[in-house]
Amino acid sequence: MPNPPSETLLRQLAESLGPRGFSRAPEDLKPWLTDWRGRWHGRTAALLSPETPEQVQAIVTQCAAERVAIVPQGGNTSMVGGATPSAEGNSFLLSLRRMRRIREISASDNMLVAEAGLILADVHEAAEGIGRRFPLSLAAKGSATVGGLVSTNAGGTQVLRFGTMRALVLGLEAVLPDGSLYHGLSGLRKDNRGYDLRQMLIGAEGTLGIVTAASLRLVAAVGSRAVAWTGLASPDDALRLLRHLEGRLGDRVESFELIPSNALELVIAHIPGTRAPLAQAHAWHALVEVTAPAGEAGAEHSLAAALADSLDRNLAADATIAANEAQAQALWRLRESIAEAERKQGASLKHDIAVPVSAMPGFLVSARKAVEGLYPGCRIIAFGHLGDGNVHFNVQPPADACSESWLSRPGGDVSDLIYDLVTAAGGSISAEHGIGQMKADALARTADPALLFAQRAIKAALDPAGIMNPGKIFPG
Ligand code: 2HG
Ligand code: ZN
Repeated sequence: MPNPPSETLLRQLAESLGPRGFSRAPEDLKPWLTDWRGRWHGRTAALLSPETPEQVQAIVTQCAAERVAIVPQGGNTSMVGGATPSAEGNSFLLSLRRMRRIREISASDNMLVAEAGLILADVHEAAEGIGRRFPLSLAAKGSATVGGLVSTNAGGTQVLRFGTMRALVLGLEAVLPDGSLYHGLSGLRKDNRGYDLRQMLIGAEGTLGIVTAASLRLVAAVGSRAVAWTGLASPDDALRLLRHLEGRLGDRVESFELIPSNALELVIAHIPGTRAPLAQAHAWHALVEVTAPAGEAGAEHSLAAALADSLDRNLAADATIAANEAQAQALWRLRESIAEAERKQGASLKHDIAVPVSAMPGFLVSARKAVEGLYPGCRIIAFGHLGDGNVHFNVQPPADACSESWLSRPGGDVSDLIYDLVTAAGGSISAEHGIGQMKADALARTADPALLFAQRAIKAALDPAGIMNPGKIFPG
């Protein structure tokens, strides 16, 4: 069990970090002690905001000596309470937000070395500045930081072609729980020196150390892009449409996002300036993005031809292609506002789940039936990354029972029910949001015992005092 910090440690950290790097003032702490959705509330002994990896190293070394816990935090956009400290208030909240330098950017290495606090939108801008791009995008790009993206193995809307953070991180710098600094930023494309510490830290949610910088893979800039919105009868049709488009356009299909009519309605109700892109109502929609490399025929032309063919074959009921960049952005805004619209609507239980891609259409039908059978009146909003076999199977209580406790009543918790169905389908209870504190019990209950054994052994070996982000991944 970690200890509270001593007065001496508090004084030393206040002196070494200075007023910008150390605070106990309630107004400084408040925004960072509650998660984005307002579901988790924590307390902290102090907010530490170091500016260099050496300062992070000094903090961890001192905390290790006193067995004081540290909760690292980036943009505070976790969906699973992964960056919120516990309520007892003995740990330090360590913000990486002041560490946001780009240390190196190289077109010939196709690589950008960013500190952990750099915001994703700034990574995109820097890559574009040298004629490249960083191919990972998500709705929270204006706040999510490199360290958080690495630590949660974030996914988003371009995984279909480029993979999750695991495929895009070439190297890491991190402070390990004993205070040692791992210098792994070289970005080698090939490196087989035994166990891969980088991959172990990716997705570890700060439980094995604190990521202070990452070498990120850049790819060629896009020549042109085309974005379409399609109306569909079912997720089954959506999957057939995706495979048809891939058959014609190969890996130019970069995004394929599934959106049910109730998610679109929610966005239009809560997000000003949004409207339905198609004249007719459809039960389901898919947002498709296709790109073409510089110097090749335009993306719009190839997407238009492939969609015309899809309509002829009845794979889609209707489709519209954005005529310009403003329209493309408006279509993306509809998709990227779903989480915000859901938040404005009120309580909901989020289930970021994955099953094999081919099983997803059937899963959506059977899981809906099971949940609605046990929880009549609830609203299921299932949307997301169909081509990755990952949807957000979110459940809202009926309007007259507006509380999350309705969904966790005696006789069966709705999340347990969904996780059991996912596990039976050979799936995962966390696809891209991580485990955090929200799913720690569910992971312990549903995961393969061999996986749990290995995960616990690694945690115990690297962080024997349990000071790194306690209560996350492993139940507190
Ligand atoms: C998305 O795909 C995010 O928009 C958030 O992963 C999902 O709000 C959610 O459940
Ligand atoms: Zn998502």
